[in-house]
Amino acid sequence: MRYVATVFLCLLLSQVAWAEPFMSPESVPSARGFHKKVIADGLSHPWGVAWLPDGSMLVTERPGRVRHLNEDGTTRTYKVPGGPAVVVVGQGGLLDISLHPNFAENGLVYFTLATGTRHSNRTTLARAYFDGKKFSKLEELFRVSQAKSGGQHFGSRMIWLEDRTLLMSVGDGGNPPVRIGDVLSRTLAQDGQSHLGKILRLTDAGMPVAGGSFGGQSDILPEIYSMGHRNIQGLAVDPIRNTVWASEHGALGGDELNRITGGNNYGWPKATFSKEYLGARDISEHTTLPGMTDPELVWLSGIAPSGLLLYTGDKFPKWRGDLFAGGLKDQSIRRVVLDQSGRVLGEEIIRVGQRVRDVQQGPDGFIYLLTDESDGKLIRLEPSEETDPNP
Ligand SMILES: [Ca+2]
Repeated sequence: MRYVATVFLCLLLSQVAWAEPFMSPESVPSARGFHKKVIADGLSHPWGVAWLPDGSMLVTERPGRVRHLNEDGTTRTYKVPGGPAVVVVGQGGLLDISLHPNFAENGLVYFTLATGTRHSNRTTLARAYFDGKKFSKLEELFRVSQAKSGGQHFGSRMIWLEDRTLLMSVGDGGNPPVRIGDVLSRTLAQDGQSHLGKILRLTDAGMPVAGGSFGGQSDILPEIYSMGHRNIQGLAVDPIRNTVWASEHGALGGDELNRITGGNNYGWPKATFSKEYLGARDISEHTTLPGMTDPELVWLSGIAPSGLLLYTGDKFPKWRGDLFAGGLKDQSIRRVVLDQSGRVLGEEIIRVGQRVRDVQQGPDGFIYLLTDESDGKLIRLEPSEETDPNP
């Protein structure tokens, strides 16, 4: 009986240990077997990249332009006419870009952007037609219902689910003392009537999906997919494990990698490892709470995570099924090694030496990254025999 009880206790403890997030160590080994090739430079704070059917690329620049990079090295610059005007303030501006899953037939390109003014602005979803030579008819599809002030925490990555609905991340609106009405903006991440601090699920026309994601809870808006987020700037579809991953900025440290399931609450700001910028005080006394979903990985000292990729290509066979998280502060990409179930096994670092804004897989199976600089670059990772590319 005692043996049975001991086995049961061990099983119980192993279950508890399983639920603990992987804590990223201070020192992470270097990834090997690749080199970096600069494909384009002179990009002004590039934010997102999308590939057209002909292999050329559309890159958003935060100041409000779209660059078209052709395979022959020529580039074209577009302003997208019509629709809501971009407000360029702090982290805000023209942000992510994504082609409609049916782009080959309908020519629709989706954008997230900040609109309004420096003192009153909102994360907004819009789309335009692109005929290969010009954009036309930018139309607003959705905007966050509450305006906020200042230039912090707009989100806003986009990914498409298999059913052709769109997930879009929206930040919590800003650090204290940013307030909306009589509350700190950050607390609205726990308010089911606010779009701030959420992942939203929308139709391709920007409407809520019938039924919502929270089982019809009447106090949670139907367009909310998950809640309790601070500022997600990395979203990735995982076709291997049929799930979604998100990388999320903490304040001072406590950045997170989360496995996203519709209808879940991810805790911010009630449960977090993060600390206040001022005085490095704990933001919450809790790092975990009942009813809230813990992160899979915590970068305790912070990398400022931006674009996120789940690699499925054939150029780096050993990297298939792993996550690649860009870091702004860390000036790197973290390879997050996952097992078949999606549990985090460990990490490696790809040093870039510039703030990394986005990480994507091209249709050619190479890994591409954008650097967040006034002279921003599009860089391609290619396989290499080199033993140590990060001397
Ligand atoms: Ca969390």
